[in-house]
Amino acid sequence: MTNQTEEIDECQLMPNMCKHGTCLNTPGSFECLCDRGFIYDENSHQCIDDNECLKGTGPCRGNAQCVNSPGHFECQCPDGYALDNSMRGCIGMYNTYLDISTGMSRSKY
Ligand SMILES: [Ca+2]
Repeated sequence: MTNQTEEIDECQLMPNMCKHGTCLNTPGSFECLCDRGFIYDENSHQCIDDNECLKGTGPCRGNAQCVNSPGHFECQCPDGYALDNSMRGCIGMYNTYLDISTGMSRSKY
């Protein structure tokens, strides 16, 4: 003899259950398969934004500043710099070089 509880589809019952994810009905429970860039939060039972900027040293390199956004993040560069091909680091828009005759650092466009 089995003691089975009536199966409820939580996903249908609570359509807002897995915002930013896909609700998956499982026997006696449910799961949230979170969209890319979101992580499951046990407390709220929601997929919440993954703050990539707070992970370790962050995804951006050098003087690039990490800006978190829902499902994404962005690396931003200070004035005079532009994102490199990886979109994670900054490269100077001017080539700085050392002028050997004067010993001064010079920039050219
Ligand atoms: Ca994010």
